Amino acid sequence: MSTSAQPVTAQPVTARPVTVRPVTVEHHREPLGIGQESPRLSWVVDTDVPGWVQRAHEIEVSDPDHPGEPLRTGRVDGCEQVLVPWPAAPLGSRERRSVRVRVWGQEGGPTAWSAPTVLETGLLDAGLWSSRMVAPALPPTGEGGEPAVLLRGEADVRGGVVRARLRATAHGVMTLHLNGAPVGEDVLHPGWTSYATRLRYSTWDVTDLVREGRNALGAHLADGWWRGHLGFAGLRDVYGATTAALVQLEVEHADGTRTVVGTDASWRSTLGPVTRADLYMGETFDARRRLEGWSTPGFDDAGWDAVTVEPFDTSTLVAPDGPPVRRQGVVRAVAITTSPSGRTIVDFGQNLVGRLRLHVPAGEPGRVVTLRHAEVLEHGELGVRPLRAARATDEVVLDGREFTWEPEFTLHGFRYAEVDGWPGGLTADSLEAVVVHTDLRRLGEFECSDPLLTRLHENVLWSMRGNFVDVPTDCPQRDERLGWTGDLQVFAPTAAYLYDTAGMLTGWLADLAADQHPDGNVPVYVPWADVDPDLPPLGAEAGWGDAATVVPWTVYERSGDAGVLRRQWGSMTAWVDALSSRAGHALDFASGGFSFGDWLDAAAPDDQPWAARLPWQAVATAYLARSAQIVRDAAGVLGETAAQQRYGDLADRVAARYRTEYVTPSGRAAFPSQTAYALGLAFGLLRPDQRERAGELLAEQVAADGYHVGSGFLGTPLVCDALADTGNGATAWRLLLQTQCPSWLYPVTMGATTIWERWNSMLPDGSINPGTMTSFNHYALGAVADFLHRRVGGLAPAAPGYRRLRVAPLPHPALTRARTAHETPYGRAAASWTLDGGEFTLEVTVPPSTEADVHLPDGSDPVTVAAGVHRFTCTVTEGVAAEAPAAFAGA
Ligand code: RAM
Repeated sequence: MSTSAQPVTAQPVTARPVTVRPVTVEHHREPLGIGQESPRLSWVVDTDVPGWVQRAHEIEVSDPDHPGEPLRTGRVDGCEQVLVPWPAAPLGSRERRSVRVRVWGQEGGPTAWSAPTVLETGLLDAGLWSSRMVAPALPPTGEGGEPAVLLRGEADVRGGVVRARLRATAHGVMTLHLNGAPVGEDVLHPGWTSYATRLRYSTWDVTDLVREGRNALGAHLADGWWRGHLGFAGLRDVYGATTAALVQLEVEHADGTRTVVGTDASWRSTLGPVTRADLYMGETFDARRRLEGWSTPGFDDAGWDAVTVEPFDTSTLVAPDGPPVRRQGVVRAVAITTSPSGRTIVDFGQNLVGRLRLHVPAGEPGRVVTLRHAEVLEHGELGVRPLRAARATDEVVLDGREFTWEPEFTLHGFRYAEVDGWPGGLTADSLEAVVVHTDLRRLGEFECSDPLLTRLHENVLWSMRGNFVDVPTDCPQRDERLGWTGDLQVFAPTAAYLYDTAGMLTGWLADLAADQHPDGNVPVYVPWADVDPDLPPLGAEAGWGDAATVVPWTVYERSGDAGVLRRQWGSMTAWVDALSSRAGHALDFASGGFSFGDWLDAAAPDDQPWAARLPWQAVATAYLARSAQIVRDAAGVLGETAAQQRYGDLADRVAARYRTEYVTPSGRAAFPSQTAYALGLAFGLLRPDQRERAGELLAEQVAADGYHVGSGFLGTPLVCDALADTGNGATAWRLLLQTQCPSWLYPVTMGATTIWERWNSMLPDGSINPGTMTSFNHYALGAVADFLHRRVGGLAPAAPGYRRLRVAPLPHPALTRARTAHETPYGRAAASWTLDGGEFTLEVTVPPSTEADVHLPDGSDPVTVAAGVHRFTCTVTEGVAAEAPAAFAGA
């Protein structure tokens, strides 16, 4: 075994100037209509100078509308460049600022100023909403869903328009029009939040659409989450029995005055061409009912109904924290076949979330084209049983003309679509699948020489896409699609690596806190809605409610945002207090009751997903310790010293209780199972002298399980780390590369293109699991991708926001190479390695202003390197992967 003494660091051929990317504002992609009066600023420095570190910065804030002396901070010494406090006076509503920055490195003068970023606040004062929430006169309930309605109003706008903003929200989901043109590209606006206390509004720049004189505003409004089917008990009208819209157009004039118009009692509504629209059930578009020009000025709406002005509290309105849901691209059909029963089935080759876009030829008026959707085929036909009550059926009624159509207010989870009634021959050019999800910025990549492992990662990516649709959901296809907290709790680190989730999850965490019970209990899904009167009241649910601590901590760890800990502080502590109160005086959950536990353990009977190998009380004790540790550490970050002491003591007492109840003195688990060992090891609940033995016993347990997965939602993400951290990496690899069920790769061998809810959602004979809860797009079991990123690729945060990196790849002879990259808050980091016989080569890219601790797999001492590209080599002998050093303990 040998290692190169020092890495070889690449030297730039020609020194390019150091430049600063445009400043970003909080976690916004587009800082228009933001809700922060003192938004924090971040920037990334681009340079290939090895070892470059920011030594100082200067921020300039100016008012783009009143050029004058800008505010300049002057040179501020320090390396801060992530979420730097707003340096100017707090902003009021509708204020605009232009911001730029320049920085200093170790030597020389400042860089050039970054290109300016213009930010603009929304309505920070609820009293500035003068428009009213208006409800349409709803037509009678249709079968399987409600019709969408058109609302319109007109207003005069004086000349001298400088800029115009449209702000809107709805009880329901909507698209907006101004003077005949669509406004923005948002899908399912305003999304789903804890509506009673937090209704999101958005702001669009409509300067180019507004005109002097008469203007027409239009809203196309459907039920969405507010009034449509929601949950698994067939309920609708969960939030309200009527939809409504709030639209406000604000026009600024050159003379400094402002025209504000919008929804009021003068608006009118009617049933439009969308005669049925429901998230689960699908949508019907009757082309014959199209109303050309309905959102242009002067349209004759005399036959339309008057709207009703609804009482509405504008103080519940909030600006977005993250990006909206938008179309993300299209997937083309890969095959069109005829099923055994004679139906036309289109295969898109990828299980995805979105809807079909049709290029409909001229067919006879009144002809109905019907589209049914499914994730899998069973016996050659659409496998719709897993969708339960979600009909997932769209219909288009033709009007004799040729047109392109896509539903507006529904989403389906599907790989296959059955098309019935198509006029003429259906070809791959007749339709495409439009992928829809929250418009998150992509951050992470992973790829390796094993095609199955690479496909597994691709499947995780697709399951994330399909379930990050405004709310992080468990599944996107059946009558459920809820923001199950446990699913996100385990998946959040993976999500944060793949996409920039900080903004979206900041909003979701505000919903979590808003829906938290006064006693601190966290609902099992967020936003909470009472979708099933028969659901037994659940107590503090370990592993689910822990999203209250784990998710903010993950956002902090991955994005460097300590503000989220401050905002969630009350929620985090209240949750730990609630769980410890359920645990009781002895901290052992002795009063019993029900808990999800290690949900969907591979050994649990199909109809008893809670019946895991490890009793739920053990899982709950471990999670209580973990959450208390997180609150202790968060208290340290926030300077809450008394709380740091209190929750630290609690964490220690709970860990001691776990050892007493569930671990023998030598480290053996009382209920031997992969999850029992993994929880003890990964959450740091064992004494140092027990760890090594527990690691060995975990490896034995995995071997006894035939190198199959033997855990559920909560244990699964921890097992490989627990093995790798105790020198049993070779066992982690055997588990990871297993292809027999249950394993991560079994679904891949079955042709899966997303992560399944159950290890055996599809049985080896191609039939669908008989359980009533069988999704083919559930990210929870895909949480292992975080291990692929941190330990296979080898890139992990060693300090919040990746200010310090830990590079510790765990190679295996079955792979000749692996590569991972992540756009950190400081710039791009990457690790890629090759293994050729025993020759291991690693290339590491370290972003400016950061450092990396590199642990080579030969067990040599770690090497710390600064910004730049570094190459390492060493020799590894077969099986040496098993001896790799301990992983980042805080991940
Ligand atoms: C089901 C889903 C979901 C899980 C809950 C407990 O509805 O499997 O993912 O979180 O149960």
